[in-house]
Amino acid sequence: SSSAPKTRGALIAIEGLDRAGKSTQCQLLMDRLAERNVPARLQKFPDRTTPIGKMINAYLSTSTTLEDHTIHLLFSANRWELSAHILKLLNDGVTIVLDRYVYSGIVFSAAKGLSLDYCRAPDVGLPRADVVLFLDLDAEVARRRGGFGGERYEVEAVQRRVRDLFKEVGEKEEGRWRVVDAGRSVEEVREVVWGVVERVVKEVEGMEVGRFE
Ligand code: ADP
Ligand code: 2DT
Ligand code: MG
Repeated sequence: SSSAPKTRGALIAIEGLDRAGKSTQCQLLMDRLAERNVPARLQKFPDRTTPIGKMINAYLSTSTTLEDHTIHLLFSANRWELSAHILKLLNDGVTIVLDRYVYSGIVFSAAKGLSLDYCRAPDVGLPRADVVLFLDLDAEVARRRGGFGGERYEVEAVQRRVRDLFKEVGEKEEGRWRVVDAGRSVEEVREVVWGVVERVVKEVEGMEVGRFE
């Protein structure tokens, strides 16, 4: 065992509209991190496996209806229930790749008419992503990638509002928010994502994990 201080892992969030390629790029990023011997875990939000996640899944699959504030708080609670585990892994040197995070939480609820300030509040204090890769895709190009799966929010008008709200929320993140043109090939997007992540993994050395504010 070494007494050298362990460097912490990076918290990497992949965000974007439906079919922008988030899940595809999360997997490719995990593969690349493994190739480079960077310890890493993938965490998808919502995490539908927990009891709260099961309620969220029922809501998204439209088998249940929930009042807008109620489901908003459940999405946030789903992040809080995993936050101590995430923080522990980061401090143990494990990089975490997030397939959606607080940004999806804010914009999907705001698209239903809740205020942005209200929507941010329950997530304040969660581990802050060191970088957010926003996979930006034109609605028309997204449509050509195949049909919606039939879940709640998988309708064109919602997606358009969400895209505008993501831009607004991203402005507050300043340098941490990276817009990636997701209309390019899978391989081209993968290389852009890797270029950013490779740098961030090094940059977080010696930096404490921030808190979302
Ligand atoms: P998301 O998780 O953002 O909804 P996915 O990664 O599931 O998106 O990708 C949605 C669909 O688009 C899948 O069929 C996937 O193979 C395809 N896809 C992903 N990235 C690209 C790309 N850069 N160009 C073309 N098709 C893509
Ligand atoms: P996928 O499982 O296909 O990514 O879709 N959502 C997600 C919210 O409304 N609030 C949240 O906090 C999060 C993380 C976006 C999940 C759907 O759930 C929405 C699409
Ligand atoms: Mg996905």
